[in-house]
Formats: sequence, C-alpha cells, structure tokens
Amino acid sequence: MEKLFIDIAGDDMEVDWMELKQILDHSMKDDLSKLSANGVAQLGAPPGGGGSGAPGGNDGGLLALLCSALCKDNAVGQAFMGNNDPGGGEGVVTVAPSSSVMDYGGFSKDVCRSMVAMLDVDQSGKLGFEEFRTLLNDIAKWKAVFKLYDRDGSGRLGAFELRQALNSAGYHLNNRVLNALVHRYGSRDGKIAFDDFIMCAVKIKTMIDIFRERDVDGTNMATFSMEEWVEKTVYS
Ligand SMILES: [Ca+2]
Ligand SMILES: [Ca+2]
Repeated sequence: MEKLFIDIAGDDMEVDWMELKQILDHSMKDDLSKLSANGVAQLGAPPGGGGSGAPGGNDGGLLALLCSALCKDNAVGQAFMGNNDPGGGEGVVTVAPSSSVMDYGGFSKDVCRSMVAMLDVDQSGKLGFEEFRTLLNDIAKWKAVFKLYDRDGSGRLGAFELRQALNSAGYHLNNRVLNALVHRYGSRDGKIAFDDFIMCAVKIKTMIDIFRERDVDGTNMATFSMEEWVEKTVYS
C-alpha cells in the first residue's frame, strides 16, 4: 500500500487533486475494460456456459486493489470486492447492469478537489498517506453501501434508496435535508449516480464530523466564528 501511495504521490509524497483524479479514473477505466472484456468473453462462450470463466476477472480494478489492502473489515471488503457479474446471463444483457454502476465518465475536477479538501486534515492542500488511506477506505465503504442499496442494479439510487443507504451508515437525516441532497446531487429525474453518491456521502460525513467536533457535550448545538465557518465550508 505504501509503495502504491508513493507511486501515485510522486516526489512531493502527497496526492494532489490531479493525482487523485488520475488514480480514480484509471481504476474505473480498468473496471470498464474488464467488464467489456467479460462481455466479449461471454458473447463468445457456448450457450449455457454461464460465464464462469475468469474468476476475479471483475475484481473492481486498481481501486479495489488499493482498497482491499485497507479494508480490514471483512464484510465491507467482501461487499466491495463482491462480484458485479450477475452470472449466467448472455453477452450484452449481462454486462449492461454491471457496467452502468461504473459508467459515469470519470470523476470531475470539482469532485476531486472537494475530496482532497475534505480529507486534508493538516491543510497542506494535498493528501498525505494517512489522509489518502482514509479517503480510499471511505470510498470503498460507500461503494459497498451503494451496491447494497441499488437493488435493481441500475447504477443509480432513488431518493428512498438514498435514505436507506445513509441510514445504514448511521446518518439519519430529515426529509428536508434528503430533498436538498437529491436536488444537489441527483439527476433531473431525482436519481443519484455512483460518483454523485460518493461525493454526497463523503460530504455529509465531513460536515457532520466538523459539527460534532464542536458539539462536544452533545447538545446538538455548535459554535463557530464567521471566519471559521467560512473556512470550513469553502475548503470542502
Ligand atoms: Ca504529488
Ligand atoms: Ca494534507
């Protein structure tokens, strides 16, 4: 893991948002090419072959590799590493639901910058090893949650599924907040794609952590100066 981090981080030993984008996009591209390779293999397979070839051929790519090194929690690790392949299908039909989970054209510049900002505890502007490890761990967990609650495998969560997904992670938000999340992170028809879900979830976790840090006595009230508030919300 440390060696991988060093490869990604380069000479400055920290991961900036461009390096983060490279590694995330690369790992997802890997997923896509594996999925399409699976599709081709299954198309060429004899009928009823069940696509049983290449176990682990759909292992989630580099991100999975990175995260599996981090996910000590077996349930999460298993869910994350879990096979996307519904199995036993035929060709294109089999591939479509799996690939749609990954089919989002890369993490945007803004998402990558935001992830760096939110996880940059020491405010160096980039992610050091521990910060980077935390981020990958979070992404892996949220990815497992996403797969669990995207029950129809459409690669998108509806508002109700979003609520369940967040509840499962211990975030119980009222309708007003959930509505705002769907407006902010959803598509026009109110569905949340995988990358938007990751962004949304990391943001909720970060903002709630910031709040709880100041709500030491658990009264559901926290105090910030205006400058502290602006700093926390702008750099996120
Ligand atoms: Ca770097
Ligand atoms: Ca940092």
